[in-house]
Parts: sequence; structure tokens; C-alpha cells
Amino acid sequence: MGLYLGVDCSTQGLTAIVIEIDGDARRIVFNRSLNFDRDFPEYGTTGGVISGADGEVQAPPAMWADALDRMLGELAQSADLDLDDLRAISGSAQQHGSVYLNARAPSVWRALDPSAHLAPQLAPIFSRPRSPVWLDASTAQQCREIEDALGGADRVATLTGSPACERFTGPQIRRFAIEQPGAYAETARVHLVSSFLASLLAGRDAPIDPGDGSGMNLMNLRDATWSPEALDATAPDLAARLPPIVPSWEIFGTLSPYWQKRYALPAAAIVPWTGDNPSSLIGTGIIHDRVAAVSLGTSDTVFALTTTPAASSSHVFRSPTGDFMNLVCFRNGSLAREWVRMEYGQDWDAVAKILESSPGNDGWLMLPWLEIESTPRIAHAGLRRFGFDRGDAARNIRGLIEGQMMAIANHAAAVSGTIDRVIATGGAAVNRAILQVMANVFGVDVYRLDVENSAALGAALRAYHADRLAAGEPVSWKTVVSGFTEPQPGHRVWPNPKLVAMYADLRRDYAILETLHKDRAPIC
Ligand code: ADP
Ligand code: XUL
Repeated sequence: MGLYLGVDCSTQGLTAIVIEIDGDARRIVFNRSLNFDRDFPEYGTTGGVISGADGEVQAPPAMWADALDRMLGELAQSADLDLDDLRAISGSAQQHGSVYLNARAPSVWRALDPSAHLAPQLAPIFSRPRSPVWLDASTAQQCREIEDALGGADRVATLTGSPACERFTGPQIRRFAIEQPGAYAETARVHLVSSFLASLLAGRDAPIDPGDGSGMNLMNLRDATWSPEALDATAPDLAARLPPIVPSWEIFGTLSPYWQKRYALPAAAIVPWTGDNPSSLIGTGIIHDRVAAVSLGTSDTVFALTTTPAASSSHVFRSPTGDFMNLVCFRNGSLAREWVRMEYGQDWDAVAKILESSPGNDGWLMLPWLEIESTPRIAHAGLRRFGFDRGDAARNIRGLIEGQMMAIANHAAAVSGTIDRVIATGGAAVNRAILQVMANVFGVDVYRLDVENSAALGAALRAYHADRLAAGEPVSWKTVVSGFTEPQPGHRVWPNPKLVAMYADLRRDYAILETLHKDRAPIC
């Protein structure tokens, strides 16, 4: 019998899931979430982030550490768990965000006082007290410079899996190195959010896994090594500042004495952390083709597994299985849905009734670019309404959510060939009316998983996989995910054939509007 812990540090909160595996008997025995704004108000975040001028969006890394500390405390107090059986821990985090540490970090980690909170003890280690996160869009100039140095956007995409993107780590590091050369000189290590938190658990510098490494514009996608030319195009002496890249399943340490003493936890193995999207791939059980996952979190993403990288996808990452995953990311996800709900004074039940009352919005469309958008790249924020105005609550709500689903379905063609079904995950996947729109727009069955946070579940499953591999008893990915990710019949949403045909026409109109308006400023 073994327990495996998976942690997900996402944009808005931190979730921990413990799975128990006893032969064929498998179950979730702990599942808890903390919300940054609500549970850590002292850090002053909104939606887990702090927005500044010129597209800057950042978050304090100390807050993530604080949340990890509190979560392990809650886990340790969970009376019905025998944590001596905790064998391995892995995790995931929002992708692309970077944490900048000075040379003191390793000695501070080794000397942590188990009787005291973690976050205040970390104060001396940051060479940059706030981390840029994936919502940051301040690095357009650095993206162009990197692309120019490497021979253009297509060349960067072939080399690293994505064209230079504003939110990706390489352009973020470049901006920091150029604008704050003194602080960059002080920086001995640049971590991803994932490898930073893994380092805290192990009490030593953690490696980066190829899944999260692919979100940096710095890794050679084919062989999962740092690309010397991408590093040179980004910032001086960057190679010395990056942790090594190791396979996602390679155990690199054990839970450090700080945690063992503080919470009476065993010396569990620490498995490299990865990005939330690669982790969700495992947590949604996508280990074969013809299935796509749609994650309706702070960002909306659609992704699928592939054995060879697809040239047409906007991002190709390595997957935690060692294969590849294609992904498209939409910046206007849950926060835009939340905004339209509140703007028109509705609760989620009322939103559901509005969606159900007139599918297709009587033919009226909206391009849902409340904020600047990454897919397609939209520099001028603002909703584009066609045929109705801002006063019409129902049409605005339907227009925004249907527009989002049409954009996801249209762009999903780039991540996968034929799709037989969609697995929906993320906070908004609990909303059946939204999944019904998704099913009608995609024209396939949509399944919601039992577990809301598939990234945390994926992390726990990855911990199990790595532990068994290290024990010389490797388990296939099919076996790893079985018992946790099978779609439940009660969670199936069927498409309505009549509405599928209607949305197919609307999707064509939507695609035309998207192309016509993506380079234009909003009218109002
Ligand atoms: P992340 O992992 O990116 O931090 P989550 O996947 O936890 O985000 O999703 C959080 C979002 O889920 C919230 O912003 C909220 O808008 C959305 N959400 C929660 N409940 C519902 C609901 N019933 N209907 C639609 N959206 C919901
Ligand atoms: C993916 C992306 C987001 C973040 C936050 O490229 O930027 O999905 O991982 O979830």
C-alpha cells in the first residue's frame, strides 16, 4: 500500500491530492485547495496576481511557498491518513512563470528552522521579489529580438516548440537582464514556478522537466536539452543560471529534514514537477490519440498527446510520458466568464439558464477579447459585438461563452486530428451548461472528470509512476491512470445533432470575423 501526493500551484490557488494505491484498489484520500486572494490576503493579489503598467503581471514567490507550507500542515493534521505510507511527491505549477534566486538560496534551504514558517525564512534568497507569470505581456520587444537573433518566428518554433511568446520564460529573462542588469548579476539561479517549489520540498536545487522546459523558448524540443543558441539569444551567462533538465520521472531527492521535522512526514521521494498543462494530460488520462482535453481554468487551453510534434499547433511541449503534446492557450478564460457574469449581475445558475434558453444567440456573435488575447494574438483588448449592444445581458453572456467555445473548437484542429471525445477539466468544467455548449460546438461527447483539478491528480499519478519505476517494478501509463481517470457515465454530455449543424455554420462565421478583426482595434 502506498500514498502519493500531487500538488498543483495554479494561478489562483494551490491544490493537493493524495492517492492511495493498494494493488487494484485505488482511491483519492485527500483533496484540498487554498485560494491565494482569500487565504493569503497579506500578499495583495487579485486572481492570484498583481498587475502593473505596460502589460506586467507578477506574483510574489513567497506566497506560493507560504501556501505549500500551509497545505503540508493541513495534510499532516489529516487524522485519517497514515502518512508513514507516503512514498513519493510530485507537483505542477502554472507554466512559464520564473523565480530568481541569489547564491544564498542553497544554504538557506539547508538551514531552515522546522519550528518556524517557511516564507519569512526565504526572504534573503530572492534576487527579484516578484515573479513574472504567464499573464505577463510586457516582452513584445524581447520576443522580436530573440526571433531576429535565431532566424525568425518559424525557426524559433521548430527549435523550441513555440514562436517567441511574451509570457514564455526566455523573453521574460531577457527583459529582466536588460532592464535590471544589477539584479540579474545577483541572480545565481532562474527557476520555473514548478522547479522552485520542488526545490523547497527537497531542500536542494531541483531540475526542470522537459514538459515545463518546453514553455521557455530555451529548450531544444527534440532532444530536451538547453539550446545553446537560444540561451545566447536570450541573456548573458544564462546556461550557468539554469537547472539541469532531467526526464519527468527521474527522482532527484527526498523530502528535506525541514518538512520531516516540521510535520512528522517521512523521507518521501521527490519527483520533478512539471507544468499544469502537461500534468493535466496525465490527470485527464490522455495517454492515447483521438481525445483532446479542454481545461477551463484561469486560462482556457486545449491539448492532446502526439508522438510527433505537429507543425500547425501554436505550442508543442514535451509530455510527461516522453512523447509530445500540442497545446493552444486562450488568455480570456475564466476571468472573462466571471466578468460577464458579474457585469450583468447573474449567478452561475442564471448563466446556465441563459445559455440553455437560446443556443446560438439567434445568430449574433461576439469576439470575447475582454483582455488582450494570445490565440489569436490580439494587441487591442475589448469585446467585439456583432448585431447587439452592451445593454443586452443575455446576448452578451451567450455571446461571450459561445464565442469562447467556438474559438476553442476552431483552434483545436491544430492540436489533434479527428477527435472522438473531449475531456473537460478546470474550475468551470463543473458547469454543465457550459459543457453542453462545448459538446454542441465540437459535435462530440464531452466528459467531465470526477476530480476538478486534473493537474494535481496528474502530479500524484506521476509520483506513483516514478516510484514504481525506481523500485524496478515499472507500471504502464495505462495502468497508472486506471481507476482515476475513466469518464463517469453520469458526467457525459451529448451533443444535440440539430445544434451541432447550426454551430458548424456559426463556427465558420466566427472564424471569418476572427481573421477580419484580429488586427483591428475594437470599435467601442
Ligand atoms: P486555475 O487552476 O487556473 O487557478 P481553476 O481551474 O481552479 O483555475 O478555475 C478557477 C475558475 O473556475 C474561477 O475563476 C471561476 O470563474 C471558475 N468557476 C468556478 N465555478 C464555476 C461555475 N460553476 N461555472 C463557471 N465557472 C466556474
Ligand atoms: C499555457 C499557459 C497557461 C498557464 C496557466 O501556455 O500559459 O495555461 O499554464 O495555467
